[in-house]
Amino acid sequence: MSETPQMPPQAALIGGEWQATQALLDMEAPASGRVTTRIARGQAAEVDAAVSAARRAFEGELGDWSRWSTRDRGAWLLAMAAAIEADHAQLAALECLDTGKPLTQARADISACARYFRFYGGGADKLHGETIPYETGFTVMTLREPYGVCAQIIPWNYPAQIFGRCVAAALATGNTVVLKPAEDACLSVLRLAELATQHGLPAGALNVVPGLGREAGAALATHPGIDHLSFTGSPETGTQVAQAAAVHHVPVTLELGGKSPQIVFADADLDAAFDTVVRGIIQNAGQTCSAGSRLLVQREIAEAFTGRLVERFAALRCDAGEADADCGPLINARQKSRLEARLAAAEADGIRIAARGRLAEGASKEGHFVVPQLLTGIPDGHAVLNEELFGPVLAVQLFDDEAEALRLANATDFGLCAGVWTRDGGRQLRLARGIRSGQVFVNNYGAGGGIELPFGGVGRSGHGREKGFEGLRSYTRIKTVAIQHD
Ligand code: TXE
Repeated sequence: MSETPQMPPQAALIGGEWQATQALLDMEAPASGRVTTRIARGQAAEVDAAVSAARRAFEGELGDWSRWSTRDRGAWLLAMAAAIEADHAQLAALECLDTGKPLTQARADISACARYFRFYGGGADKLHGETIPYETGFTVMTLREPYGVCAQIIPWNYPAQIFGRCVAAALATGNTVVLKPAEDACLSVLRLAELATQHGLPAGALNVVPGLGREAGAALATHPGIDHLSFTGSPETGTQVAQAAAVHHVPVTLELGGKSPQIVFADADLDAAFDTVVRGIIQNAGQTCSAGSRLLVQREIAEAFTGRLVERFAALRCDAGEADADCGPLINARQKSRLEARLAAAEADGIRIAARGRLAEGASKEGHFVVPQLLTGIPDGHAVLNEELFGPVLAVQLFDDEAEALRLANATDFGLCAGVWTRDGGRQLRLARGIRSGQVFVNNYGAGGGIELPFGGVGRSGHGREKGFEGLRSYTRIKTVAIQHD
């Protein structure tokens, strides 16, 4: 690896201080199964202290974040972007070690994190309300106000990127934050929080409590002192946290993954489609909410297109992140056995594994590797078409015409992203409108990308939007002020 990562503190960040917790959690490197370091194991007491610090910071009793102008908040976010860029090599090394993802992807993730701070830094003083024509003698305006204390529970697949997406947008709009990173990968998040405090973020504006989902995560979601909850993770945990938040009438944004289709028509630029379809599923070993995990290919080109995929998949190589191969390991043993069980069940149902990638010779046998796989011969309605496998596994289906493509694309409970590959302009528009999902990419596919683009799901993929300007809006609420003056 190019840099030896410097480990962040084994503590929780509460009210501007790094506080030791009673217990620690082992952090395991997914590529070797070895414990690399330990992190704080926050409990309800730490969460309570963090929410209280965030509340005091929001009310102006701790630090001076609540008194900063929008312009000053924006300037701080821009300075944070520069700090992330200056620490880029260290952060990328941590992300690569901790998540197991190839170093090139880890570097891209850190750059994306810095871009979130730059984008929302630029946006901080550009979000405003409206004036509304009303009765004679009235002036009516809307004010965009921060919610207050924003709770953020984030996953392990893109810790640095999701930190940027959630924290930068919440701080830009004047909220304060309590963040619970994932127990499986959070070293970059802790380092980012350290950078924020070192670069002058007032005490209490950002609090970070690492720990287990069922302990620190549950304590945060059920806490009566939070004003907004943003959750990224599984649909099952999303339901739990949304139910907990509902008890206190706390608004929730849920980003719960997907089963996104890539639809390739015979008239498409097939070379462009091919490379993007492969990248869209092997990126981060398929552990991407917006992974293009279903390929719908028009029957007349299916044999040639799938034949190319078989060759490419057989050549894909898995190795530790620092080897920078096509794929890294899965995050942990549980995710590996979950995926292997689903693949075994699919094979038992007669689904064909048409190609398998390979493990690099030097890869550790203790690493949580699952090689890329291509599934064909899948009966309509089979579970592998409607379950987020969260691995480098592409499920191929064939269609005859546009109507069938649309039916298959929408035959899932999820609805996060879709890719449409065709040169026919009318078809591009019909499918863009007809597909039930939060994003549709035509002749391109942005798995995990596009910080400027509003992002979020329908159905089982969740609700609410993050990223882009929509993400800023979602961290504010509207107050209507109606003034009668004559
Ligand atoms: O998710 P969890 P897991 C999907 C993907 C994956 C599956 C399981 O399909 O295979 O989820 O992954 C915290 N109260 N995604 O088990 O449990 C937890 O500590 C409050 C898609 O890792 O949802 C972590 O910080 N919080 C996804 C976060 O929730 C709790 C990314 C996510 O963990 C909690 C990750 C509780 N009771 C998984 N239990 C995406 N949308 O990108 C856990 N957590």
